[in-house]
Amino acid sequence: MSSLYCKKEAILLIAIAMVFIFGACRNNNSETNETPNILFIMSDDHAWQAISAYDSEIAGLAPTPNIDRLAKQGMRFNRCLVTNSICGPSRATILTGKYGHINGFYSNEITDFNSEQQTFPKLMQKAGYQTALIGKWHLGSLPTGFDYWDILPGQGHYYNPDFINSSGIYTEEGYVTDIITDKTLNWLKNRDEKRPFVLLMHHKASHREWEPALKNLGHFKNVTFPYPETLFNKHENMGTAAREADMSIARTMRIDADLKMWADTTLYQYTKVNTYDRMNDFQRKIWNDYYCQIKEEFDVANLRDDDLVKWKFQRYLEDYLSTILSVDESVGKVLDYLKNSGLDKNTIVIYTSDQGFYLGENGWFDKRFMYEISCRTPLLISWPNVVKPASVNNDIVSNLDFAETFLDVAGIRIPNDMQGESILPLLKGKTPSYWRSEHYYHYYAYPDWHMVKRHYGITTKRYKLIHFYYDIDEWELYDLQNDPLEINNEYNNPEYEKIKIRLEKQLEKLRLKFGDSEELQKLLLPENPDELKAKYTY
Ligand code: SGN
Ligand code: CA
Repeated sequence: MSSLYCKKEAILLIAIAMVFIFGACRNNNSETNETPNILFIMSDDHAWQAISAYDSEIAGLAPTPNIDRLAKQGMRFNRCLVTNSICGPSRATILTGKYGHINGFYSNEITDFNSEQQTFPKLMQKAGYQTALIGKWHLGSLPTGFDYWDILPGQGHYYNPDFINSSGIYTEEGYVTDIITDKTLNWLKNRDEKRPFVLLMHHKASHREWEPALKNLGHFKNVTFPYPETLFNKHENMGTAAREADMSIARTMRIDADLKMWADTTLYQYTKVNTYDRMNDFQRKIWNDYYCQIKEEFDVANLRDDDLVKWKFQRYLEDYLSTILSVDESVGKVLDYLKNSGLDKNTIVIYTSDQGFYLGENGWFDKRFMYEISCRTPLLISWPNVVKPASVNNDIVSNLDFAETFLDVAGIRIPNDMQGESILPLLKGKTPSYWRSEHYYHYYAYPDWHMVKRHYGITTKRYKLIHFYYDIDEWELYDLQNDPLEINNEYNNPEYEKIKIRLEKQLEKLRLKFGDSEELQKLLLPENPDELKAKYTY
């Protein structure tokens, strides 16, 4: 064992011990007589601005009526933040109720999730719940704590996807969202009716490269989506991290692989392996008939500069939102099943995404930043007779709270080492006096896809202070009230001096509370940055 490894372990242990000492007393608010079932639906990269329950202009043109049913029957959370806006770390935080520097999974693909550790499914299984997981997992190691699991390997595929279950790997014919839905319904129909359940349905959609169900190709062909105010923002008043991020629609989005503009004679290699080769002849013909025609028109149009960006934006949204059509249909089918079987009365249904996603704001796609578009995720929760229909919550809640909430809802003691809070009181319409007014964030995946610099920071209701570190040392401060688009960094503005000092102090306290520190973040730096940079530069 290397000395670095020993040091890393020692610091992690100190961090964990500190969290334990600072850990607040847990509330156990469960008052319901019957043990409720939990259905947790999570999609991948589903932007809140693509859900019509969030009153968004984009989603107004691409409504999500079934997902909106949850907002009508239950509560819409307007400020659910993630601790780290990237897939695996978000999922690890949800499972453990802990930050990535504590549960060990702080970045995609660096390590496998340590499946030996405590998770909410394990605790619920122990307490007599049936636990099931279907769909995207993306944590390297195989799931533990589930009576039943059937997952996509890695990112998974949209068409004719592979799955892994306890017997091994196999392929299913069809479209991934439909298959995950059918598997979910099958599990519900065949479950042990005598025991309560917690069921996790994790969709792959709407992840890049945004490949719709073939029946939905062309659904938005005649729609022109509104251009975000910041589509052409050059990030002059932000910082180096924003200017150097490699996630722009103009420069980074691939016309061939992402927007499918390749004729079948000159297949783009990457997409060919992932998508084209997986389709059967019938599927491929539908695909070709649709995309080849668009490509012909695109070639004739010979677009340049801003016109090209606008065209890419429209193509991007058409495909992205078409993948959501299937997710919405899935939610509708599952909600119908709950209703028709009478299960709806005692089932709490949660809809969320692993993080937010850029739909052209700041000229970007992808996520990763602590800015509101990516660190804020949709959260809709229905629970008949407990949550008031059509209610709205504006408190800062977090994906750090999910595990604690599920345990609380089930009447299971919340372990002291979990770092979030149960949102059950909020669901009942009362925000307790101890509720957080600030949220801590830490992103580590640099160098990595999209080259977003490492950063950590604090968000309050009104302000946001961010420190970008590693190969830069820059601070950003945003006033969300005066600058909701977060495009004017006020860090060096003397008018914000007092606020800055206050936020810096609050941030230090939060780092202490959650067991994070400069020493720890140094230990989590990559050993091979140049290799990583080369791998992810394209
Ligand atoms: C893939 C995507 C990236 C994306 C990461 C992480 N590239 O690598 O654009 O940021 O996943 O996404 S792609 O060409 O393979 O689509 S995450 O949601 O899994 O964290
Ligand atoms: Ca994701």
